[in-house]
Amino acid sequence: MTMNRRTLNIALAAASLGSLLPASAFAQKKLVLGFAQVGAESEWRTANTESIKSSAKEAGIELKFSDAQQKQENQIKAIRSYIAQKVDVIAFSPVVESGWETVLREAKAAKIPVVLTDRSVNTKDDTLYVTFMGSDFTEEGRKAGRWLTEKMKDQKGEVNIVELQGTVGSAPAIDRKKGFEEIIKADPKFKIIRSQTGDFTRAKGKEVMEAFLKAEGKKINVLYAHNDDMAIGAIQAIEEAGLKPAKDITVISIDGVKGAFEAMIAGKLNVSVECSPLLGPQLMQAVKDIKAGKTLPKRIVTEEGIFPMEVAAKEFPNRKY
Ligand code: GYE
Repeated sequence: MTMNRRTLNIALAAASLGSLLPASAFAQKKLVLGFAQVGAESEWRTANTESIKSSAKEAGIELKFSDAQQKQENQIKAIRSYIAQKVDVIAFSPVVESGWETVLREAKAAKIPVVLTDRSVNTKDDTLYVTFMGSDFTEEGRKAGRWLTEKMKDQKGEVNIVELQGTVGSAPAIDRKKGFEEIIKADPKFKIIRSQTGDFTRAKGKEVMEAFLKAEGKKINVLYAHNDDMAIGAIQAIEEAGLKPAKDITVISIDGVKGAFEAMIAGKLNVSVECSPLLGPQLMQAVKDIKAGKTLPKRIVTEEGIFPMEVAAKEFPNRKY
C-alpha cells in the first residue's frame, strides 16, 4: 500500500508524539499487593516470606510487605495502612483466628479484596474475604495421630504424651490439637499428660520442654510438637536432660522444614508431617485473577504428605524449604 500525504502526516505526528512520551505511559499499571505477615517466628515462616517476595517479583506485582512480630495489633495497623494507600489487593496470614471483623469491614467498605493465606479467621461472614488458601491443619493433626497410633499399636500400658502447642488462639494450634486428639482418643492408653504453648519458636519449645521434663521426667513417652522449630528446641532440652530424643522419647512434629530433615537424618526426630509454606505463586495468580474479574473458589487447600525418619535421607535433596 502506498502512503498518501495525509496518512504520512498522521504517521509522522504519531511517531514524534511517541518519542515525547515516556515508555511507561504505554505500559500497564502494576498491580499493588499489600501483605501483612505474622512475623519471623519459624523456619516455615521464613520460607513463606521468601516465597511471597520472590513470586511477586516474578509476577511483576508491586509488593508492600510488613512483619507484625506475632502481634495482632500490628497486623491490623498494617492492613489499615494498605487501605489508606488504596492497594489493589490485601493479603494476610492472621496470627490468631478471632478479632478481624472490624478491619475486614473497613477493607470491604473501601472495595479492596482480601485474600487469606496460610491461616484463616473464624468470622461467620465469609463475604469479608475472597478466598482462603492454605493447609488443612486438622488433617495434619490427624496424620500425626495416625502415625503414632500405628507405631504404638502393640504397646502394652500407658503412652504418656506431652504436647507443645503453637501460638495461643491461632488456627494451626487449635486445629492441630483437635485433629491429633480425634485420632488418639480411640484408644484410652494414649494420654496427653501436659500441654502448653511454645509459641511456634525454638527458644520457647526448649524452655517449655525443660519444664515438662522437670515435672514428669522419665514418665514422658512421646512429644507431639505443633511445629518443627519447637521440636528442635525440645530435642535440645531432652539431650541436656541426659535422654535420647527419638529413642527414649518419640518425637513427632509438623512442617517438614530442612531443619526437621536434618534432625531426622541425625536420628533425633521420628517424623514430620508436611505443611507447605510455598504459597507465593498461588497468591500472585489469585491477585491477577481477582483483578481480571474471575471468581475464585472460597477455599484452596494445599496438598501435602508425611515423612518418617526412615525416608529422610532419600527425600532431603528434593526439599524446597
Ligand atoms: O506450622 C509454624 C509457623 O501457620 C502453618 O506457623 C503456619 C505455622 C507453621 O510459625 O511453623
